[in-house]
Amino acid sequence: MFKPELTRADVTPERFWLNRRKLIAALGAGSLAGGFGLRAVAQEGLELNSWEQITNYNNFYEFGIGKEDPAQNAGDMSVDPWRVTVDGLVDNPGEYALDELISDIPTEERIYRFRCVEAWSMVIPWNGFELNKLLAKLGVQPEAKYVAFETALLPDVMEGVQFPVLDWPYTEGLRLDEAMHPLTIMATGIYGRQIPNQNGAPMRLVVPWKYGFKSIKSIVRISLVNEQPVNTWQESAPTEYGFYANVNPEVDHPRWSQASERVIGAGFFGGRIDTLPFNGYGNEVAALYEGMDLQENF
Ligand SMILES: Nc1nc2c(c(=O)[nH]1)N[C@H]1C(S)=C(S)[C@@H](COP(=O)(O)O)O[C@H]1N2
Ligand SMILES: [Mo]
Repeated sequence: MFKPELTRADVTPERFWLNRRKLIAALGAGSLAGGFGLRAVAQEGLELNSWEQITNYNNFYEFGIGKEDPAQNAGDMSVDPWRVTVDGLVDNPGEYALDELISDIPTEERIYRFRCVEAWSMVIPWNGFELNKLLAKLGVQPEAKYVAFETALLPDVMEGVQFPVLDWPYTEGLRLDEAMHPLTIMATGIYGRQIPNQNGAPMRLVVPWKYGFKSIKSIVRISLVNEQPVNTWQESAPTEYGFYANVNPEVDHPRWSQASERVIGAGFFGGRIDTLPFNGYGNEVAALYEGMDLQENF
């Protein structure tokens, strides 16, 4: 059985986790704000970010480019019912109700480091399922080499899409072996609660060894294709953002270093740590890129 590298034991002593759980259940997540008494220091020096941090410091440009815009503006997006179109090289294409698509796939908890290309990071306890389970259900055909994803484009509720900051709808893609990797999940929850709109409700991708922009939110289309899809950030600035976007401290962004990262919420004791190759998941994923020039394929 594959085991993700971080477990809750690595990041937060169980008793703190249980306390959090109880608190969340009893008081609602808002009350965890600034609860530094509960923020246990981890074995690795990592700690879970709070619900408050994870849901108020976001990138979701459809709802504005400020970090607090998504939390403020995404509330009007209606995520139930939600439809997802599946097309391309699959045995079971169609337009599905999300429930129909995923309700029989059990969810599990995955605590992952999350590293934005802007050089900030968090540790997030996701709930979700391995993307490979969904792909198995859809029946990937042998000619398929990549998976492409598309975010909803809802101009009525997405204030940001009237501005040409990016070419909407937001799109992303993975090579099929990356998509099938057991670390790659579809997230539907955080801290055991339904994923909030600002984090990509009702279902978003999470690829923990890649920069955050690969983790596309509020997915409405999944396409199996045989050519490398163009992702939105690569299209907007190809010299700054690549298709692979593997976290790599040795390949700087043209305008800033990727050697270290600012840990959100760790202000008190400094809060900058070294960035790890593949965001710390090298043991699990480096083999996917054997023989590839990772400077060129950034
Ligand atoms: N549709 C869509 N997905 C998106 C983005 C976006 O602007 N639109 N931003 C990306 C970036 S740059 C990051 S860092 C993560 C942020 O996820 P979070 O807000 O849940 O931390 O979402 C990614 N997915
Ligand atoms: Mo990002």
